[in-house]
Amino acid sequence: MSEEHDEEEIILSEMESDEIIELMFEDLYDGYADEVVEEVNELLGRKWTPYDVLTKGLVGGMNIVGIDFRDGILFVPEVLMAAKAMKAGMAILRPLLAETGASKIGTMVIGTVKGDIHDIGKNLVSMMMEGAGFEVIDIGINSSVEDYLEAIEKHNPEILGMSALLTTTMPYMRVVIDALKKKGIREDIVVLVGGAPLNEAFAEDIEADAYCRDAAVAVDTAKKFMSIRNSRVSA
Ligand code: B1M
Repeated sequence: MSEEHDEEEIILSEMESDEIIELMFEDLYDGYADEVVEEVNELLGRKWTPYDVLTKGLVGGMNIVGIDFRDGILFVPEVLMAAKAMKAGMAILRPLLAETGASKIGTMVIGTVKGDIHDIGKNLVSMMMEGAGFEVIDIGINSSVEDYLEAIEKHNPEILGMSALLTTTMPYMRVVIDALKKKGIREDIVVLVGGAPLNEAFAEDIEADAYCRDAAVAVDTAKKFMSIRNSRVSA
């Protein structure tokens, strides 16, 4: 544990799980990646599921960061440090979430749209989709129409996921969907969109197949579309 904490040494194994979550929130906020990693490991050691550590711990902590960023209490460098700490924790959970033994049920290409570099939510969606048995091709951030089309051509996914966190970048999703139409492949692929500024009405307006409020909804929605698709194929 680093000396940035109180003079009193913190011994995780002697703490209640709730206190560890509180500490994880504080350490995420302060961008202490090593400490967040220790806390993630401690909770896993207590038989917490990777999903609970992710949602109750890391996502909960990041929500607090988001509120203070919005309110001008935190600034970009601090949020970057918090994001780095979040990613360090996610790196431990990723293989565990993917280890569910689920057989491959489909393929998804996902990326954050052009002009947008937010990737924590997208990475979370990728992790949860992998855990649910999807093969995920993550094309990263700042993805252009060409990037999406190239990945679709190469991997022939059933699902395309797009993420946007800025009101200025979310309209780019329509540009991608229009490009799919122009290429004559729109009907071949299910388009799921997500990101904090989006909503159902926006998804409908740009003619996406569905808006996904969070990663769990993305998984459920993708599975639902896969079963509709599979029943059509076998009919
Ligand atoms: Co930025 N940022 N940011 N930021 N940032 C927001 C989005 C903002 C809301 C903060 C605020 O002012 N309140 C605001 C946007 C305002 C707006 O457009 N309405 C904002 C701004 C303004 C900016 C900059 C312009 C700031 C600046 O430079 N002045 C700049 C833009 C850079 C750019 O992209 N060009 C910027 C930069 C950054 C950092 C680099 C510092 C950092 C990103 C680090 C990274 O991602 N590697 C950052 C962060 C961390 C945030 C906040 C604080 C947190 C976002 C996050 O990771 N949330 C955010 C505030 C907020 O959202 N409350 C903010 C946690 C994550 C788990 O949730 O991403 O919503 P989320 O993902 C969820 C769902 O939305 C959904 O599932 C996920 C998991 O449950 N989902 C999908 C997301 N994508 C999906 C795709 C799917 C399905 C579901 O496909 C199927």
